Amino acid sequence: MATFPKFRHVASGIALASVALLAFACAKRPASGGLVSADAARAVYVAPGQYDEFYAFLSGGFNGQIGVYGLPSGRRLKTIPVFSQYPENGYGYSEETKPMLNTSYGFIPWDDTHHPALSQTNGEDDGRWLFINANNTPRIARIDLTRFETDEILEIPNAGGNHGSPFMTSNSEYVVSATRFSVPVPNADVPIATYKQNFKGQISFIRADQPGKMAIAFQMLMPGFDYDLARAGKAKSEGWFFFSMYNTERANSLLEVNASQNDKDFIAAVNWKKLEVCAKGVKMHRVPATYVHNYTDEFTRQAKSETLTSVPQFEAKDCPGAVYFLPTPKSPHGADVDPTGEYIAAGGKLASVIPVHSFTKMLKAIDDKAFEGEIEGIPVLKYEATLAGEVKNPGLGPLHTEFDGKGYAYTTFFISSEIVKWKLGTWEVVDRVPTYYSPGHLMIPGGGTMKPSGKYMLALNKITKDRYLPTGPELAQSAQLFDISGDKMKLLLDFPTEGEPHYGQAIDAKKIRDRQVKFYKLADSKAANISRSEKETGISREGRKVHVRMTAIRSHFSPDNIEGVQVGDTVLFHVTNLEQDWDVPHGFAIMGNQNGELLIMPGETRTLRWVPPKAGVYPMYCTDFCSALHQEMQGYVRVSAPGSGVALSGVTSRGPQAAPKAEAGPKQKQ
Ligand code: RUQ
Ligand code: CUA
Repeated sequence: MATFPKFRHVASGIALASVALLAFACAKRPASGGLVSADAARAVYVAPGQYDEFYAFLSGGFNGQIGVYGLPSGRRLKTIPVFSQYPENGYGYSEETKPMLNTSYGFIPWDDTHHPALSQTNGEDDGRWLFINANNTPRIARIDLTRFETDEILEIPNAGGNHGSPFMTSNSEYVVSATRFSVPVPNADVPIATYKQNFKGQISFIRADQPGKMAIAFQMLMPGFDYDLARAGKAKSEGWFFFSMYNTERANSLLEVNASQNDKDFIAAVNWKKLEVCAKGVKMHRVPATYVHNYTDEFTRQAKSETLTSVPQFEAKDCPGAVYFLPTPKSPHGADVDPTGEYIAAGGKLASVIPVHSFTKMLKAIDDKAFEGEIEGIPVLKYEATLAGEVKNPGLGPLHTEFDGKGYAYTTFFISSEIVKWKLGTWEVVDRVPTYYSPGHLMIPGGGTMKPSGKYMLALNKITKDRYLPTGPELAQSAQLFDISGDKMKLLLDFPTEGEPHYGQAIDAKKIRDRQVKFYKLADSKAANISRSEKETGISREGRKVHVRMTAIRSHFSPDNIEGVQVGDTVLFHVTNLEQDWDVPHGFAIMGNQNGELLIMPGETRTLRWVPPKAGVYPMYCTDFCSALHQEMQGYVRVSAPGSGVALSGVTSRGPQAAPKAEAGPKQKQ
């Protein structure tokens, strides 16, 4: 059979992979206790009433959110819901926030986040916004860091697995999106076996400098490889972007083996300033594509979705001189640029060295035409011509590198479970520490920018095993904090994270903490269904829809007795929190509600949709302990049979209540 030799080949590949795994499983680790320095406790202790020095934003991975932690304490401060519904505050459940999760595939309540990226000014994190990718259904979100809320989500068409995203340019001009899975462009019903003819890679540059205006500036079609990670050039290499890729074999099955054949894959060096020029030229086309842009207006607090129908696109080969391939061993994962912009370090998952490319040598190689070939019109440079050096025998399974701004780089090794510190320029390993276990990314605050803060490093580990009290089959993922201020890396702290902390960003807390919105001003609100006072509340019917405009203030709802709702109605509770003070949200929930609840910030109006299934009286209450009389913050909605004569009413009775009038319930009727 024709497939027979291939099968043997497959089997030996699997055997090799298992050896690597075994090596990992058998690695003996010294007891962790001895590795923690004596002053570690003091170094991470943030006394009661004190603030942490850094905000850390860690991706939640498969929970689709972002976890906010303080460093050095590791205390979790908040979850920012992004691509998944979040019952804690009603994100994705309230009518105002549901549109944020609209896509061209419909409403999607979940995704997988990987790479947070802070906005930058002059190559330094500025603390205005945070971006993050949705890996599964390709999207990029913007979070406003005065409110820690997701304001905007843009879907990326012609992508499959938005993994190489949303890395940031030095002045927040663009975030990028590089497709992990090549797909037919435009997507179409074709045999998977036609991968090599029909599947395309794709890199998009997305305008990121204005809230509400994220847009695909241009989309470039690339050979059908798997695009993995990216970093912007900076300083010397400002105007360039570097993208790693694997599967240059263009396999479409059992990639574990079939995409590990080539000795070298590539990093693509992309001159985005040149792309901007090409994007204005004749080779750029607006091609049909359906994708969704969601945006929350600051004053109405209502998210809106618009469907876009075309995208500006061109082929990489149609912008000559803008894209080059740098051969890089072996299925590179991270492609990380040092703070000077000179060095591009690659994490070849199966490589025995860390190869580092030189930007200067790359420019010279381009000038000298030191090409070893070309792929779909993209020149391939010679490996030796761009190579600055190789870190030899650094460890097993290099993935990601960050920099301390003092001339050193730090690389994670997944298989040998360690972080290795090495010197830029001499390529010598100067220190190594074990991690528990199998780190993916690591993160130094500002470690991917021109201005790293070389004080702490956080290892973001994939496997936790024995680090915490066991919790059944599913264990928390884990982050480990190291002091990198001296020659030797020192382990300070383990802390569990929510979801999988693929990558993180951290920033000096001073850049964010004093700019926080504390409440929404009622006077400024343009919410459609606001009640600015109890006098403005009301209840109205519009066919089968009942609108209840109500208010919440310590410690009552107004109205709190609602009658005249019928089975078959859809009730929309538009609840305005009248408080004008920090940290006084009210909650709202009603028995049997098929949605979540609401958590309404001071001055905000939020809407809960409810379809009562049967007649009866339904209690409603505030879900957030807001005052001494929080338990009294409750009310009732009476639901009657369809066509009942009960008049629509909503009241709040002040003072001692009047005796019940004529109309009585079923019991009394008998
Ligand atoms: S990845 S473990 Cu999703 Cu950033 Cu490298
Ligand atoms: Cu309002 Cu509890």
